[in-house]
Amino acid sequence: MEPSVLVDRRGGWVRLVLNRPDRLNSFNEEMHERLAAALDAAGADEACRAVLLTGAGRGFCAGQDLSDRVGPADLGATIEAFYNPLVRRIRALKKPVVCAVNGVAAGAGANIALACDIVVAARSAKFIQAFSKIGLVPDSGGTFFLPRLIGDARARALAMLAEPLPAEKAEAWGLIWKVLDDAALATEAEKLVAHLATQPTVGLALTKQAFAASATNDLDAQLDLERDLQRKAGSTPDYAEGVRAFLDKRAPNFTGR
Ligand code: T3D
Repeated sequence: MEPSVLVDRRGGWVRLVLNRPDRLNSFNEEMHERLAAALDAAGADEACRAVLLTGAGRGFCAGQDLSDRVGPADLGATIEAFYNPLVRRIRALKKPVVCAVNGVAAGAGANIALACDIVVAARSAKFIQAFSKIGLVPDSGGTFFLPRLIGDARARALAMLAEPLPAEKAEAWGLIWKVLDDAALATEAEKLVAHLATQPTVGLALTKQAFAASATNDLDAQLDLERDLQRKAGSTPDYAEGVRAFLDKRAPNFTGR
């Protein structure tokens, strides 16, 4: 049997594919464990400077595998053990994470996509806050990401109505970065990640850190943080290389340090 997460190491980056296509790549514990291990490995691997997350088959991810939920379960415990750590892992990873939403992204599947740094989606994809249909609350950061990305009115309606949001509308609303033609999604997403893998990795990690803090900081605190992060970024070899390359009128050769 194929593993539930495929890990494909490329030059400077890694592609992670959710791989339970017969269940629209919905999560069971095993898939959670494999994805967590793959993200940790990507984080620990100095040669890996960007991550691509996508799904196998016609869907990206349909959230929790509901066939594992026929009896009573403590959902708070599984959120604590699996979904929250996954969102935290993606946000804390010191490299950019691109999500290529290749088809439907529902429930936690939609919100895990939104936790990634850059989200591109196939034109045929759709995002569904499916939770309310089964009496649940949006999780995996949904109630955090949605109002910040698209505003409270749209966030509440999506959460309460569970209406599918087509990828083109998601782009128009600012929920995601870009829609791509279905046939071009994989290639374009891979180009994007390959490009990010050649960029100043430490600077990008510090940029992630700044955006993470801006959700709760006031302006003064954020200005102080930017000062501190810029101090760190300014001491990296990649910054020195970027300035040298600019002055030499040549393309920079960033090493990720
Ligand atoms: O439980 C906890 O630990 C708390 C955490 C919760 C996090 C959550 O994500 S809760 C939300 C769970 N997800 C859903 O409620 C979505 C359920 N799926 C759907 O509503 C629909 O499948 C979709 C709208 C996503 C796609 O619809 P459609 O018509 O394109 O496909 P389909 O025919 O419904 O699904 C295709 C197959 O995938 C089908 O199996 P079959 O009939 O071919 O054998 C279907 O049962 C299976 N599938 C889809 N989603 C799930 C699933 N099987 C298990 N769990 C799923 N979530």
